[in-house]
Amino acid sequence: MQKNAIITGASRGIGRAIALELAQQNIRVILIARNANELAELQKQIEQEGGQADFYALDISQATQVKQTVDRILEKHAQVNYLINNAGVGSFQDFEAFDETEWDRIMDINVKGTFMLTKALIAHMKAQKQGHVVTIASDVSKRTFPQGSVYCASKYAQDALMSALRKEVRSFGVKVSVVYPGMVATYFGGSQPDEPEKALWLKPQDIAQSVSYILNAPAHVVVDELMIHPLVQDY
Ligand code: NJP
Repeated sequence: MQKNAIITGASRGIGRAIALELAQQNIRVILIARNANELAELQKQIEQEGGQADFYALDISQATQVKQTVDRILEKHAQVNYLINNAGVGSFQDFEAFDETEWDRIMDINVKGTFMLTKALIAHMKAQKQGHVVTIASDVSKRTFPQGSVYCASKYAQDALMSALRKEVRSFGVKVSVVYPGMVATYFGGSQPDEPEKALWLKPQDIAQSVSYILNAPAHVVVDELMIHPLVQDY
């Protein structure tokens, strides 16, 4: 039976590359981001290449939108096999320049969004005795850097959520994996992927291949963690 994968942050960058990679493997991809036009274009491209895609435009930091969307997805598809928690935002400034609004924005998307989507699907995965949650966290889930305090805090929290969940759902046949990318040439933080200093950074496709490796591991294997850096990155 064809497998279904929900991918958040699918409109561009890493999530878009993951969607294209999984669609090529005959997995139906269910695309989530806020920008409906970009999602519709990606759906069209995937279908033109012979794949299958649905999309839902929503803000993953809004609990009601997440719950309603997952309910709609589960009504339409008997089974969701994979959840790829990829959507995320970052901003970088001195500690004292962060305010409550920025704290809430970053935490609500990176941590609460990951929590709400996973929460909405985990009972379904446990009941079907299989499923795989893959979260794109960051190498700064395990180290910190100046001007990154709130972003690092969000990525440590995202990692801790997944690490505890892995231990909780293992006995139900549900796998939880985390990818920790270093610098990837995307639109992250309002930048452009083709900026000259990004020439030797990881490409979104490198992360997509890591996700593919994780999802295609044999049934008895769970890849807990996968750290990946560009060779040029000093860390
Ligand atoms: O970033 P970008 P990446 N609700 O900006 C979506 C991590 N990471 O691909 O909503 C729903 O190109 C947004 O869509 P839209 C990073 O922390 C990266 O690099 O339409 N979706 C877009 O599709 C993040 O977790 C690097 O604006 C929301 C996507 O997220 C993940 O990689 C290094 C949303 C962001 O695409 C993907 O980031 C690292 C919301 N509220 C970790 N807010 C790196 N690039 O160097 C955003 O260590 N999105």
